[in-house]
Amino acid sequence: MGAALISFVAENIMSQRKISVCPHDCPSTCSLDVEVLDDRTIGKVYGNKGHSYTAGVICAKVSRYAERIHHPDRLMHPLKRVGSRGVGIASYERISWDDALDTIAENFSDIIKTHGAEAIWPFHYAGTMGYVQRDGLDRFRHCLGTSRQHSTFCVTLADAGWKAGTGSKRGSDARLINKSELVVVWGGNPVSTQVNVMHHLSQARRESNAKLVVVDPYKTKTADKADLHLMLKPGTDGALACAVMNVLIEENLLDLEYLNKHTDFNAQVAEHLSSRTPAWAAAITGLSENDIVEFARLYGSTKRSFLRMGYGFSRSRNGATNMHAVSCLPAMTGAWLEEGGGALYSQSDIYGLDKTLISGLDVPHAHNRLFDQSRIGPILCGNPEDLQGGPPVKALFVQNTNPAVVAPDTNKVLKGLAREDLFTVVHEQFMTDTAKWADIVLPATMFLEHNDIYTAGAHTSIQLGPKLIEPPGECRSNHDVFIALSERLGLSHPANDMTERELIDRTLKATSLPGIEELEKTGNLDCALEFESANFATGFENTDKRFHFSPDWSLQGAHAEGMPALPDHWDVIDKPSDDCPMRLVTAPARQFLNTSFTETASSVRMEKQPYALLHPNDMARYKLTPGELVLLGNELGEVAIEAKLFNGVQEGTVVVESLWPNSYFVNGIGINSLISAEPGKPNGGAVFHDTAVWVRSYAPAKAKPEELIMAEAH
Ligand SMILES: Nc1nc2c(c(=O)[nH]1)N[C@H]1C(S)=C(S)[C@@H](COP(=O)(O)OP(=O)(O)OC[C@H]3O[C@@H](n4cnc5c(=O)[nH]c(N)nc54)[C@H](O)[C@@H]3O)O[C@H]1N2
Ligand SMILES: Nc1nc2c(c(=O)[nH]1)N[C@H]1C(S)=C(S)[C@@H](COP(=O)(O)OP(=O)(O)OC[C@H]3O[C@@H](n4cnc5c(=O)[nH]c(N)nc54)[C@H](O)[C@@H]3O)O[C@H]1N2
Ligand code: SF4
Ligand SMILES: [Mo]
Repeated sequence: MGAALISFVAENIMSQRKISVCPHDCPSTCSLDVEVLDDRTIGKVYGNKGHSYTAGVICAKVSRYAERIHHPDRLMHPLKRVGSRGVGIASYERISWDDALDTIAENFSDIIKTHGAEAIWPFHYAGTMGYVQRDGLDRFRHCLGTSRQHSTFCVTLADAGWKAGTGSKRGSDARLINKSELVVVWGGNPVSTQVNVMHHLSQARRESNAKLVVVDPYKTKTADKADLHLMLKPGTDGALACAVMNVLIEENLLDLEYLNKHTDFNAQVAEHLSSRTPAWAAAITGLSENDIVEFARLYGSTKRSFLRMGYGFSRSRNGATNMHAVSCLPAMTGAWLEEGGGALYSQSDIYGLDKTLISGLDVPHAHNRLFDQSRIGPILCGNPEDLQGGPPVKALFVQNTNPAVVAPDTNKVLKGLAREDLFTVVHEQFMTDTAKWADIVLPATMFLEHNDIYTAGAHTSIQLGPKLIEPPGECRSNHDVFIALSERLGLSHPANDMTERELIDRTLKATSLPGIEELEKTGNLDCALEFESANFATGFENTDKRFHFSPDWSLQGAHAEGMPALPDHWDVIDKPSDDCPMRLVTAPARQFLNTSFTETASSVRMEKQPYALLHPNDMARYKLTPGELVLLGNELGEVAIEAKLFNGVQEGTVVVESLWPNSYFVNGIGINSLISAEPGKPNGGAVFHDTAVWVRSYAPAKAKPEELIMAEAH
């Protein structure tokens, strides 16, 4: 047999296809069909055709997963820093797992003796969305009594806004999009961030000639496909939503019966909205009155309208109020009662997985200090208010996240990570910008190398991601690391005596669901509610069962002061000023998943480099030429980046698709150095798209000519 034939046989006959699930922090949580070539190697990754939401469609970057999982730069062995800390300065040498774990345990024990356990901050986010590998860190926190974390990178503002009206984080089944006559994608970019929406939309287009409206400050790949793109100024969605409601009332396009039966809508709300005219909103949003009215008429006259709400428009100081204002729309028209109608932000609340074992919720623990993760910069820099009278953070244990790039206020984060007296451990798959500051780096498994279970935001199933191949080198799963570390620190918990599979089985059964063997047969368990419950026809999840136009914000967080009592434009954003006349949007790049995939060559090749997308008139105003390097800046930092001419954005808004590692910027620091760590209200939440900046030509300080230096010296 020739070599080509042998490899053909190996790939097509010997290989097997196994069902798994995408572990990344993406609402789609796609069911995957993975080509397993042998017990250490995968081939191509496909979308599972048998899963009713995935329907065989996944994004390109995950179809190329072999490139990430078999990457030559994967961390394979524990490493210890030798010499000084710092990116490009630190060097690392290989050590054994025993040495690494002993060093961590010794340092933690010393810190506890001197400063107390709250001086240790185990810091994580959603690099994997698997419950076992993501939330085990909570158990470790509870057992050791360390500082805890308020997770505010992503959903906090959106959750508050959505729940203010509906009472529960769930919504219409996205598989019914195919029955819709109008799909409104509001503040999301599914072509890049959750491709399956586009698949279900294309069915709706085929079956009922559905229209697509996109509300986004720039012409994304999704907006490109829209029948109507409302290209508003960032942070002004509340104004647009109110003006739409104004037209619905003025033109009698509302469903009074629905409003009376299912909502708290009353004369006061109507009176308030009567002043929120299209002209009023046009001045705030920068949209034309015509476009606002056209959209309102389309929405008001199409009952089968599906509102797919993204996170984008909640990442502002007024994000929760914007989310709430937009969520009022299907209550105005009664679209909730239609198949293919209503709204979806996320389905997270339908699962109710019992996390007692995984998160160690049964451990009797004092309510240790809770840190806002988005304020990691000020916290590490010792800001007294953030430290809440407790000890400074003396040790960080980082898993599943890359705060040196993703957190707000990068300059402060890096200043904190540079502290000589901070002991930092990073458990990672790659030498990320965060790992480059660590004292100890531990190599982590990827999702196909360990077992886990996953729930989804965009659909309704619990899925099993079984271990399909052996990990490379000495990579260990997060679960295994907790067990080994807990042993050394003398911590015991029943979950630490369980394998990943046992922990999954016990968690499912504690939730009154079939166990792992049942899940293994099908790969997924559909937890969808009946249509009537899903679309709140049987009541919203508020005590009065009604949708709330007048929300009680204090139920959503402790900082509700000053929030508007009714849907409105809440004018608290970082407004353009003489000093900082532009507004910055830092939307996700298509080929990356936050910072994941910034290490794979194909993704980087396709994204090429970071760009500042600028309107031609802004280019002219600041005397810039396309392709030249510009500086974006504000009081927090400066970023050097190539300017790109872009027509699909309002004047005064600049877009930088993210999240590139710091080294891809000409001055070595990334886009989040411009983002404030100020928490949104009422419950915190990072304000990634709420930033005023200045723009100017980048003129790096040129070396002075020698004669000038000589002249100055005399
Ligand atoms: N390819 C890719 N996919 C991803 C990610 C990624 O980085 N890359 N990240 C994953 C994660 S963690 C998440 S949370 C989701 C997020 O996915 P999305 O829900 O799509 O949310 P955002 O990332 O915030 O931004 C989406 C859009 O919101 C727009 N936007 C920004 N400000 C405003 C505003 O004020 N009003 C309106 N109407 N729109 C605004 C942006 O321009 C952008 O096009 O995607 C996930 N999927
Ligand atoms: N400017 C700007 N900033 C943003 C955003 C934005 O839109 N604009 N989006 C924000 C949002 S929505 C989010 S969710 C955050 C996300 O920020 P992060 O949660 O930090 O997301 P990633 O950058 O993907 O980093 C996850 C890391 O976890 C590692 N990892 C994955 N699986 C495992 C595992 O099993 N074990 C261990 N030990 N490590 C693992 C990966 O290698 C990767 O380096 O970023 C936020 N930052
Ligand atoms: S990143 Fe999102 S779209 Fe891509 S495979 Fe994973 S879940 Fe699906
Ligand atoms: Mo996110």
